[in-house]
Amino acid sequence: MTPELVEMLSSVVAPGHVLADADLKASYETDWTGRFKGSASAVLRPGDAQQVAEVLRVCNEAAVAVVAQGGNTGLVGGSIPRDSAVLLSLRRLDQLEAVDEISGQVTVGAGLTLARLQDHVRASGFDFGVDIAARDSATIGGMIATNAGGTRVLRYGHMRAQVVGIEAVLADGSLISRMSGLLKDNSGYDLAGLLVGSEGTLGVVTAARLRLVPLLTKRVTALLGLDDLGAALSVVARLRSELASLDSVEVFFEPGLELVREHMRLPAPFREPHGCYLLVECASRRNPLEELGSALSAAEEVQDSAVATDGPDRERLWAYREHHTAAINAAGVPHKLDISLPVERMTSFAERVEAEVTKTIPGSRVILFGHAADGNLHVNVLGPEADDERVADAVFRLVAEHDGSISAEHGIGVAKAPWLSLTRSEADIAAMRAIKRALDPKGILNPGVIFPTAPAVASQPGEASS
Ligand code: 2HG
Ligand code: ZN
Repeated sequence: MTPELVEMLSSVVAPGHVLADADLKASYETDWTGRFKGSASAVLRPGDAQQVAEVLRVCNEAAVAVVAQGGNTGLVGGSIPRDSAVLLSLRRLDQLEAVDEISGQVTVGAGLTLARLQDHVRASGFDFGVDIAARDSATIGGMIATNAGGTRVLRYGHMRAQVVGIEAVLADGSLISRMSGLLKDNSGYDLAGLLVGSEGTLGVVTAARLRLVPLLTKRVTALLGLDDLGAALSVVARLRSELASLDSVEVFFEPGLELVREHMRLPAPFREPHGCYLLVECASRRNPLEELGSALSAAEEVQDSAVATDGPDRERLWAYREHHTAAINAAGVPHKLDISLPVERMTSFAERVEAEVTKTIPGSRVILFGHAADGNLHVNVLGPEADDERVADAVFRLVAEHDGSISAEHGIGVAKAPWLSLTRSEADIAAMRAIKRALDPKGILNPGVIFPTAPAVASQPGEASS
């Protein structure tokens, strides 16, 4: 970047919010897992949407790449600056308006963390429909950009289902705003919907109007020990049909549980280990203990169970699931392959994935966990070098064989771009590229994300390009 450009950008966001020093930039240049590292020519911290618009106008004019970043909790390298792009940190855009109790909506800035949103709306008797373990750092803008899912998708849907309106800046600096909170508004293309899940490639989200859900104050959590994933999925089917209060059904296995116990120094949940564990939570205005108890007592597959109704006991059970990410990271730099499958094919995939990975890279450790009711497994692999693409190749080919998707809730980022054609047809990719070209003709927004620029290491000729 030229000194003139730095000066122009400094005059837009104020010199104190342009970070050029290597030490100050460092935390923005590496992702949370330590697997993705990049370099930014500068980190800009705009204070409002107008500044974001002016930064993009200037960068577009100069054809300088811009990577937007929220809480930097992404897991596919999608918000790490590459090739000296400008890093646009949205964290200062953390405004929070009063809850509109009649519509059950709230307007927030893109840089607000999920935890702050939750505290704010809960004080008004509402809740937010999406919850994720990274709530203290993940920002609403980043969650919109990746269409985050989390533990309550089965009840409330993912981020897309919560977004009523968006304010965003397009590549040329123009601002689009659909923030009036209209639930019904069929006037033309749904640009807000298009930006959800666009991973910073079509525009930069600066604020959002969000739908809220009732705050359900009575919660019951159960940890179940089962023989295998097949048994767990029969229990999921039963709970899904019997429990109107069902909020979450999370799954994990013994290898992940062992890592979590070691990392957090937790006792074993049951006397004997089990082949598979389900963490179930029900929430309602009336205590759901009885309905959960009666559904579980009829489920013969359940070998062991622990039930908690108060806050600390529930947290104790959730800890076995929520600390998977941190425990895996403490054991090494993981390959994170967030995938989804038709629920009825999860068992076949889970039975084969470890063998496929260890056949390709002997000695790898495969840890599976995820959101059982959504067919969403987080395949984490420890052992292979950070840049060994054979891991993703082996796993994604197995996913494609099972009619699944190579990204369930984390996005494509740079990590998965070479394999996009495994789950999207040529026509699909061509249509997506046409949208990208129309909204960002110079390709300044997050280049290298979503669309493959180079074939994957182990792919067949012509297969992973478009
Ligand atoms: C979760 O479900 C997150 O906890 C993170 O999506 C998954 O660490 C992962 O692989
Ligand atoms: Zn997840």
